[in-house]
Amino acid sequence: MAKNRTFTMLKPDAVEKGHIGAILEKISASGFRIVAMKLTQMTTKDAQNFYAVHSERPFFADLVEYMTRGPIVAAILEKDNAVEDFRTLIGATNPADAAEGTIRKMFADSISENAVHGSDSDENAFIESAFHFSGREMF
Ligand code: IDP
Ligand code: MG
Repeated sequence: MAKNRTFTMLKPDAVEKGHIGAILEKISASGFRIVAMKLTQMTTKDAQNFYAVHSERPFFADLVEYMTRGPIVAAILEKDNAVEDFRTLIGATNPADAAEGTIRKMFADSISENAVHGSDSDENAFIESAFHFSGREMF
């Protein structure tokens, strides 16, 4: 599989709990190269746009509230098979269902506050990366 890129966010709960270092260590140890990274905070409009696909879901308002309540770490990661391998590394959406050793199993408490985002396709990785970064911020 060729080298490709995925997009991640360390979500507000992970930042609040002081897990930035531990999660980045796990990501690096798993073979991902950091292409871009920043500490930032999404506005309500940002979160509504980023998660527009979920706008009809009952948890949408809570999701927007959660994702905007504090800073996040946004990053672009590169590796062979990056999208799929990163989804494996983070584990299931609900940490209760996530495999041992996955980031969500280790650092998340609930299906709503699940520590980390990972793109679900190459196409979304590109869209989500462009949402947060300009070309000059990618290395
Ligand atoms: P994913 O993050 O594993 O791709 P999605 O289904 O795309 O999961 O959902 C996006 C985010 O919305 C989740 O990471 C989680 O924060 C939140 N979410 C998803 N399903 C639920 C739910 O049933 N209740 C509350 N929050 C949810
Ligand atoms: Mg998703």
